[in-house]
Amino acid sequence: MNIENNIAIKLKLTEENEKNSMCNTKKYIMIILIVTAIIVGAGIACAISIPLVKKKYDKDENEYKFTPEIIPYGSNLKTTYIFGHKNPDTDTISSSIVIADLEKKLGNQNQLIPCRLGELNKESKLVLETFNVETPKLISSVSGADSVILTDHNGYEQSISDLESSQITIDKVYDHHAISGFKYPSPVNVNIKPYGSTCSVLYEIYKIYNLEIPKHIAGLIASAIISDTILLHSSITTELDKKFLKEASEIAGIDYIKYGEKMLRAYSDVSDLSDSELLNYDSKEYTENDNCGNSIYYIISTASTYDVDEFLSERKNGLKTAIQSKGLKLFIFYILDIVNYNSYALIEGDLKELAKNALKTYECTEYNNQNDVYFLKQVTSRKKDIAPKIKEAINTNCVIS
Ligand SMILES: [Mn+2]
Repeated sequence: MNIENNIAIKLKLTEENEKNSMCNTKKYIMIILIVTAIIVGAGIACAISIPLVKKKYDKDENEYKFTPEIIPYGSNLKTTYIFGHKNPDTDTISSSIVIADLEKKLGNQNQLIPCRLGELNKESKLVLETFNVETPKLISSVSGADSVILTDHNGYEQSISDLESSQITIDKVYDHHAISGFKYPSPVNVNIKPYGSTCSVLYEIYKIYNLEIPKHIAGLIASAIISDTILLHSSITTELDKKFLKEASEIAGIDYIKYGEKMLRAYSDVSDLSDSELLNYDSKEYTENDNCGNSIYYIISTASTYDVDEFLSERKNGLKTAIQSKGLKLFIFYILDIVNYNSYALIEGDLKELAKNALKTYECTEYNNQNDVYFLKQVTSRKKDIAPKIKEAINTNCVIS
């Protein structure tokens, strides 16, 4: 009985154990299934949510890259002349054409006419031929226009002669020079940035508004940057100019180093100009008050060469005579050596000593024992290196006693 009972109990226990073990197996399977379901579920959820997160991020990024709205303005019954400074250079010529394209894309509905205030130099001719662009209209007055857009200058001395007297509306100013001498009668849309060329300022606006840049426009922009920064060698060159020149050259399909050297050669070829023409070649006029309130008018003029000694031996005496015949209180002509990037100046007038002192920071020593030629070490920019020193010297001295 006991034995039987024992067996019976053992059997029962074994059965129960088997039952339990089967239950456990089922439990394990269930657990595994649940865990698997959770993992798969989580995986699917992640797979769905990642693109959503990414999309949201992209959306945020788009919101960050805010593109300003373009609202049409003006009317096709109105005419706007777009022009740069007197004695036009490549930046002045190119930017007047580029602005006509840019302004149209910015919603300006006026008749936009690129203009110029003087003859093209050889470099600018090469640029317009290379990109097959029409030469801007030659004007000597604002009559015929309802408004103007100024580029590459912002002072009356360097602008069209009747700008002030005509009281014509100035719609906009695009420039990269120091603000000088404008008394705007009403608020003006002014875009001035301290970049190497006006066309760098314009290129940035195309990028900000996400506007299409046609090939010839990119070519004009690249040319202006090359010209004004002397192929990125001038002291006015910024990192943005370098970036913009590379990008614009790619759009235009040019090798900017090869093309740039061709441009510099064209610019430096002044053999066909008379001495007085050479003084006007790349010349800027200034008027500054001295410390006693006297108004001083002076000119800083330049050209460039691959051979300084040859240039000086051929042109110095003629240039000196031409400068002296102008009879100004100050006239500076400097020739830029585009091999070593130094300048050599002829300085004439009553303010000669004042100017020489102002330029001492660039050594300003007599070159090769020539007592009328002054070496200016690493001077490459009238705007950045020379003009501010002369302005300061006149402003802080009583130059007429
Ligand atoms: Mn310029």
